[in-house]
Amino acid sequence: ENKAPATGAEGAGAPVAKKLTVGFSQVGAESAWRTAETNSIRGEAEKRGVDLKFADAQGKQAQQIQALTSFIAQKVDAIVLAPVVETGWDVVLTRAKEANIPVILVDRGIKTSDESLYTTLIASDFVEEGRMAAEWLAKKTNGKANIYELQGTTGAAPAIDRKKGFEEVLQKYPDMKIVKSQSADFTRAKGKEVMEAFIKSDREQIQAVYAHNDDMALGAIQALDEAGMNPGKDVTLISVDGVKGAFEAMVAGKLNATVECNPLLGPLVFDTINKVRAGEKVEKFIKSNDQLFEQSTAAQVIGSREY
Ligand code: GYE
Repeated sequence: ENKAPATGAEGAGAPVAKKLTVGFSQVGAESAWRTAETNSIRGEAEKRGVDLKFADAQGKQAQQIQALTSFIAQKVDAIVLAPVVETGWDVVLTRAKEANIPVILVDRGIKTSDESLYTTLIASDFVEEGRMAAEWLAKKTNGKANIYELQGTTGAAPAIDRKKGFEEVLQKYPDMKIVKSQSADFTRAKGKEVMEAFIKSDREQIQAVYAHNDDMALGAIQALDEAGMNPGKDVTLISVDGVKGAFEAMVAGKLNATVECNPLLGPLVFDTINKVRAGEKVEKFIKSNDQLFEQSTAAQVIGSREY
C-alpha cells in the first residue's frame, strides 16, 4: 500500500488541475501540407486534453492579429502562431509579452528587431530546402536548364527562403537560369493558372519547374498535361513538402522529386509548451530534419508516408 501523502489531484477535495488553454492562430487551409499540420496540432491537443482555441486566418495577417488580441484578452496559457508573412508582428507580440504569455512560432519564422518577443520557432530550414532542390536539379539536368519558378505567398518565410537557397546554389551553375518567377500563393489552383500563362508565352523554352510547394507543382502538372507537354519527362519538376499527392504524382511519373518538410508538429509543440511552462530553457530554433525523395523510390515509400 502506498503510504505517501496524497498530493495534488489524487487527494480528496484537492483542486482539479487546471486544463491547459492554448490559442492557435493558423494561416489558413491553402495546401495539403497545412491541413496535415492543423490535424497534427488539433489531434495532439485532443489527445492531451488541452483546450485549444483554433483560429483560421484565411491567409490574412490582420485576422491573425485579431486572433492573437483575443487570445491575450482570454488570458490563454500559451499562443501558437503560424505567421502568414514575416514582418509586422512586433506590436501584437509585445502585448503578449506584457501579458506574460509565451508565443511559440510554428512552421514559419518572423523578422523582428526584438527576438525576445517569441519563445521559439519550430520549423524546417527553408534555405536548406531550396539548396537541396537546386542541387538535385543541377544533377538531373547536368547543370543546364531553363527554370520556371512558382513562388509561395509573397512575404512568407518559406517563399523568401526557398528562393534564396535555390538561387544561392544556381550561382555555381552558369547554364541554369530562372527564366520566369511568379507567386502562386502556395495553392494548386494558382499553380495551374500561373503555369498556363508561362506555357502561353514560353512553351518551347520550358525545361524545368521549381515550385515552392507540392500543391503548386500539382497544379502546374495539370496545366502541362492539358497542353500536351509531358510533365516528368520533357519538363522536369521539383517541389517542396512531400505530401501524399506528390508521391502519387511521382508514382505516376509526372513529378520528379520533392523535398520533404515535416508538418506533423503537434507532439513537439505541446512538449515544448510544457517545458517552457516548467521553466526549462528551449532552443530558439527547433529544426525538423527533412530529406529529398525522388521518383525512383516513390512507389516503395508511399505506403509509409504519414501525410
Ligand atoms: O510548405 C506550404 C504551406 O509554411 C512550411 O506553407 C509551410 C508552407 C508549406 O502552405 O505548403
